[in-house]
Amino acid sequence: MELPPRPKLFDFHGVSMTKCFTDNWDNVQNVKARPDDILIATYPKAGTTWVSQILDLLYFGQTSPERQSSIPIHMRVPFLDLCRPSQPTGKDLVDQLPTSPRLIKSHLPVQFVPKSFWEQNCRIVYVARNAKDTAVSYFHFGRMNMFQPEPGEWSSFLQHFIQGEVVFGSWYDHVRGWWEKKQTHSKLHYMFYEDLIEDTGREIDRLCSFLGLSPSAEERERIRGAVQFDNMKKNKMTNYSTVPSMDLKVSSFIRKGKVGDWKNHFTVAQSEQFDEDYKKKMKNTTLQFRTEI
Ligand code: PPS
Repeated sequence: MELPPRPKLFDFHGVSMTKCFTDNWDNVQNVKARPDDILIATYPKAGTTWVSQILDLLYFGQTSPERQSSIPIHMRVPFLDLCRPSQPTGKDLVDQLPTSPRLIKSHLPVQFVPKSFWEQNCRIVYVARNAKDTAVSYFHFGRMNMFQPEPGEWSSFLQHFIQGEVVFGSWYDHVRGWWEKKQTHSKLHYMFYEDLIEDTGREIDRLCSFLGLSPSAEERERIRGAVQFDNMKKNKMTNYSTVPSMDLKVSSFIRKGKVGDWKNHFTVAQSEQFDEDYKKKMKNTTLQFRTEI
């Protein structure tokens, strides 16, 4: 497949975006949500694929196991916001989903979520991950994904990340915007990547109580095993090896799966500068992250 040049970032209503996420804007905004839709919302690299696979197994693992073995995760849980040349848009894939409920992925900041999701009072699962590991994961993703702007060197990418000059804008605004929404929207489950790493079974239980699901102990254990890092990494239906725009030889999509990998990338000076800036941006919020566990 011939790949187009890397997309460029521009300001879109105050958020850095690329054409892949604005070209289909009106259609995305006019999507018709259904009351039982479940939106999986995240800032990029927070554990979207992990939680998507958990939800897909919870809902459809027993009724249609062939689904997990034959349909890649990005088709089972379409990325609503995405629009690339000569490919079905995320909005089209959502419209064509045969499942009930529909599981829908989005990286939109809260103020951009199509209004129908609020009108239909849909359940939303938001996953957040600490900023330092998110930045590292996003850097490697930019290296391997031709639909991301060229990330450049780590040191300059980090400065762009701090300034919110990356696709979907400021991490700080994203996680805070959704956290504030959670205070008034009861059907929003706000979860953390670090908690999932610490105790996946506990987080699956919490998801189940939010979703009103009660899998058997055996089924829950089966899901917990299936979504372990090594299993998802070798599973062609979850590791993005079927997506031509991603060069897994440059970096794996399911790459390290750790809390604290940032320590292998940040210099002491970068970490200090980051922390200083972080304190300013994250003051006046009760939202807390763990950068190690
Ligand atoms: S995307 O492109 O925004 O949808 O990416 P996303 O899926 O949100 O995030 C990718 C990171 O999640 C890690 N990951 C996992 N970690 C632990 N266990 C499991 N099962 C798992 N699945 C995905 C993946 O490795 C990316 O993080 P890094 O730090 O790059 O390894």
